[in-house]
Amino acid sequence: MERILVIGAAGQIGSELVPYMRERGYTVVAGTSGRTPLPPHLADGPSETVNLMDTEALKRIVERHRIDTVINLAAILSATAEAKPFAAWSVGVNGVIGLLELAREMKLSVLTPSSIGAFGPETPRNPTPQDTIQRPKTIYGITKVVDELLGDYYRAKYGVDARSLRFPGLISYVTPPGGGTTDYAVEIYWEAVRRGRYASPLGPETRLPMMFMPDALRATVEVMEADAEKLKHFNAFNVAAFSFTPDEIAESIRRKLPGFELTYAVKPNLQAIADGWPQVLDDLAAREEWGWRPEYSLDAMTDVMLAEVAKRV
Ligand code: AKB
Repeated sequence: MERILVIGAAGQIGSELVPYMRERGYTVVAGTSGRTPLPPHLADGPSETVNLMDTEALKRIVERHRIDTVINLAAILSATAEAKPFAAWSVGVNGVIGLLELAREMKLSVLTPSSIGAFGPETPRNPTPQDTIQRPKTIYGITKVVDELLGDYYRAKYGVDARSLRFPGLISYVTPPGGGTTDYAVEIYWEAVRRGRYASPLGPETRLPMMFMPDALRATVEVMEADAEKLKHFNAFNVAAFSFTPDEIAESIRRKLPGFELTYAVKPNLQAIADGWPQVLDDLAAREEWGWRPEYSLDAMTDVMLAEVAKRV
């Protein structure tokens, strides 16, 4: 696995995954939608405009660059998807099955991340086991469950190497997320540095699993490189780092910015989504099958986030 196409390279994960993998010696083609220009820091390697729905064009890109692995980060996140279920299904399911068909034909490995959104209110929330009930009530979650099942199906039936991770909310300072339920955990750092205060759209009791981006990047590469012989699960692994409530992240920020003020302006649409999601993920399977270990604690992440955000405001 050395020649990688990252679809969604300009997004929150992609904009950091592409340089992370290039630094580690992979040839990475940065695939962007064409709606947003290629971020300048991705211009030191090959790039393509990619439409996930156009499998013929995708096939030509795969051939041109002799791609062996596709990491598909195209997705409409949970909150936005609720307003456009058909678009969420098109990208999240039709796009993914098209890619799996191409993978079957061209012997590609495929990684399409799943999410804590693949669980629902009937799932045990603390901890949420690896193998458990998955009846999500959001269209985003529904597409993620379908993707997990499709990955297993193409693996069992056609031998496609499809793997995935169930990401918690991801926190980073390079590219903002957009339209997710966990976005507040990024915004809070920017507002803390800019204004010293933040109004949380999720209530004080809302505990969600989260992860700092460097751990998510490492997890992506580690699961992609894991020895298939040692894996029992493929689609998709729970991966955890830490969980917190808005009060707890505020406390972490106050260690560096003592005057930071947290208030609440709860958004019922976001709260309803968060209330059906896990509070704490059990990631034993990832730990046992491919040696997953997070590096960053909440406080360690906060220290980096505040320092990096301060350089950028
Ligand atoms: C979202 O909030 O929609 C995403 C996710 C947890 O998948 N960050």
